[in-house]
Amino acid sequence: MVRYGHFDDRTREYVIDRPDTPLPWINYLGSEAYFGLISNTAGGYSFYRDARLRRLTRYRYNNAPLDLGGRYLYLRDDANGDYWSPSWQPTQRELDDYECRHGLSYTRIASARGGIRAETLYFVPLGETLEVWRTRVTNERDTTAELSLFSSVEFCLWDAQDDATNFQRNFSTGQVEVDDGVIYHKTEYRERRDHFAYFACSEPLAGFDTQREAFLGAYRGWDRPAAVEQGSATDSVAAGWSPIGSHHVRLSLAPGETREVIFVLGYAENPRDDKFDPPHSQTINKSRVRPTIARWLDSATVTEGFTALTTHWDRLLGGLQVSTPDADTDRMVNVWNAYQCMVTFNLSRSASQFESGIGRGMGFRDSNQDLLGFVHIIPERARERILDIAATQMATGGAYHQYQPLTKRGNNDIGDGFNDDPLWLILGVSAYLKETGEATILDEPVPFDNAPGSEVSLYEHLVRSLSYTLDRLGPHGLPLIGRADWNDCLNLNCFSETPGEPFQTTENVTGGQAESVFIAGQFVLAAKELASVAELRGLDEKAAEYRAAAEKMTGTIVEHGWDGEWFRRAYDFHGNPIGSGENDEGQIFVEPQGMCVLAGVGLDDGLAARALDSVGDRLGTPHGVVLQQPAYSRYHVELGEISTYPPGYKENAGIFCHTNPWIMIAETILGRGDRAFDYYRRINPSAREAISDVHRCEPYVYAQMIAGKDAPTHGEAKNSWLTGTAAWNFVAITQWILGLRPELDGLRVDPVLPAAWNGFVATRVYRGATYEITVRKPIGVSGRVTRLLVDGAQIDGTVIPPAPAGATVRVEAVVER
Ligand code: BGC
Ligand code: IFM
Repeated sequence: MVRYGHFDDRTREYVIDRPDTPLPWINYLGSEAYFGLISNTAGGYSFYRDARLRRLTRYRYNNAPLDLGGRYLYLRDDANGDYWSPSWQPTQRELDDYECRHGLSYTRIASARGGIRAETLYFVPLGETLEVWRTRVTNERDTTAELSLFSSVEFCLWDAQDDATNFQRNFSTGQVEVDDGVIYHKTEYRERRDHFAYFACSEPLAGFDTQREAFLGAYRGWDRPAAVEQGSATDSVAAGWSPIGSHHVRLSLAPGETREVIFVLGYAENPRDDKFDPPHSQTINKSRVRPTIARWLDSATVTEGFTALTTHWDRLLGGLQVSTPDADTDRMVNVWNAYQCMVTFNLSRSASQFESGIGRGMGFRDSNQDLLGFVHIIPERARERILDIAATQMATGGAYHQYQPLTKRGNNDIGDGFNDDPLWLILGVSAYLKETGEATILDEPVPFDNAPGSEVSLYEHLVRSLSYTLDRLGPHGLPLIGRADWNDCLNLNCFSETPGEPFQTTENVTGGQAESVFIAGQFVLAAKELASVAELRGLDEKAAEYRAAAEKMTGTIVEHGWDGEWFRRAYDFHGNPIGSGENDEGQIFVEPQGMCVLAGVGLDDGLAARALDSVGDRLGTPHGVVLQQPAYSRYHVELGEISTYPPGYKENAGIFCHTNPWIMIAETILGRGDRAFDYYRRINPSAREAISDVHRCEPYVYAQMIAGKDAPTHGEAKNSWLTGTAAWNFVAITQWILGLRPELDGLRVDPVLPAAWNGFVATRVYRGATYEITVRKPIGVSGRVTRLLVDGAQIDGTVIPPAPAGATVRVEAVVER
């Protein structure tokens, strides 16, 4: 049992008690426009809106030592020259004690060395485009301490990609200005002339540095800056090379005395009319930011700003709180899983320890699924997100696989042809409708491919999503897979005339005959959802048509998608089954088992139960359910990227955590609560905390992948934070295991619990009303709810019709023997 910290459930913090975690364990600052990543040793970086184009500070990915670049402070004992980093990095000098508390949008790092204690709180105040570092230094000695405190950030020249590559230009463009103790980073100001950064300090300065080499000294690293070693800054003003920001403050602390020093790092834009006024000026508009800087350098403002942030999170999370017999469930549902869903809303897949912030846009598929995890927290933002996504859809119903967050335009580089993409829009919109009941969204005019004049209703977009699949059926009547479906790496339209030759990419999009059983299942689910939405609009004939299409596809799945003991995965370019007993490797895949059962395929004829039993037998491991078995042991051109991964990693039989909740949900549909909850716990990060040395990623958030049983590192997690795993696990536990499920006509209460539980209580805000829910159940029983009392009166069924906004509704759900 190896832990590197513990959960503080009362304060909603994860407390890390040693700095040398297996990997940087990070947190996120900011939730509106200004964001930062921060590790447990203060590593990370900040950006304004776009992690690539407006990067404020530098970070060095995949470096040795790990996690270099951050919000670093140095303390120096001026009596003897001893210096250290209160966040351990980058000096790595030993600390007498250390603690990092990652909280909701803030991080606090505290430590002591030689009787000097320092505690720094990092956060981004609501409504601002800046971050605050509030440091408190305490002298715990019985003699006066003469100290130097140095701050440091390394500025990025805005475009993170260019910054890391275009040295012939960038070594000559760096510009700073130091005025009244504030360091202004204004590189490219003359070219773009519209944005700059500032770094300010609340105390009078003994000096400053803005040129990296002057601060560090030639050939020296951040672990031993010459200025810190010597105890004095050099007052360097960067011209070209590598602009940094560092303040030097001297502190004379009496025994027991604490001093507070506040640093503010911020982003500012000049308004448009400043642009050419005066023409080609090198002046930045400092007068615009001076009042903001002054306010946030004030201790009272910081205290208020931090309280406002805490209140904000109380409100966001207050909409769903549960108390169950399982502490790991409670802390994930009440705090960390919901928080991670909000982070995926803010960051999509852009910036983490595994996403460099320069690569990816917003995924059409990803964003629709992320919605499932935050629609109840911020329904208005979900609405906006849906309309943004839908506006990138094409008139064919097809979808750009990604769009750019700044322009909200479809990303041409990647294009379309992932044939599952359009169907996720139906599932995302339907989740919004079920949560909010706000059907006017369906009538919103939304363009195709953002082209003015092409607007149709959002509802029509959904209709096109469905017909996109029906217009693209393959030889077995199953949906064509295109470039890939949910599994990006299963590229079945790859083929080679000559074995061993690289695959032909033109066939990936057009003419490829490969078919997907996964999309078939997803289609059945989406067609049923669209039918219900059509009924809501009084379009009963259309609804019947969609239900008939779902039924027909169900028949096709049973006829061509069933392998005997489980659902097949696909048919390849040549019409060979994939995910079948006929294959040597890759005989069974998890995705169609989950998706088909979710869609209701095989519920009446026993196929669903057999498929799920096969999953348990063949894909289950103590660390979660692997994606497929047996792992591919060599590269197959006709399968594509999946077979490029070594066995046990990523899509080649890794535990791809995103898919596990589909199996949990499927098990609840069969009423098998023990199995559902067992799968839930296998990948619940909090439940894995005790094996942090094996798991290695943060124990407070889900990772995309845990190495599968074929990997030498079985159980090791990778790609934490930005993954659809967050949303789907949240849905599985809250809506299906705990059974608090929004539907079009109300809130369903239909828990499918483990036998060992005696029930649980929950508070759920739904369409403005608060539901105080108590579920009671005898221990040892695993049945469904038999009696549902709403404000004391028994109702038929398990759907509670929406109460008026503002009402408090008491719900008692009873499972009897
Ligand atoms: C990439 C794969 C990656 C997958 C999952 C795809 O877009 O091409 O390399 O494994 O996403 O992140
Ligand atoms: O479904 C994808 C997702 O869109 C990106 N990450 C990997 C998943 C599986 O390939």
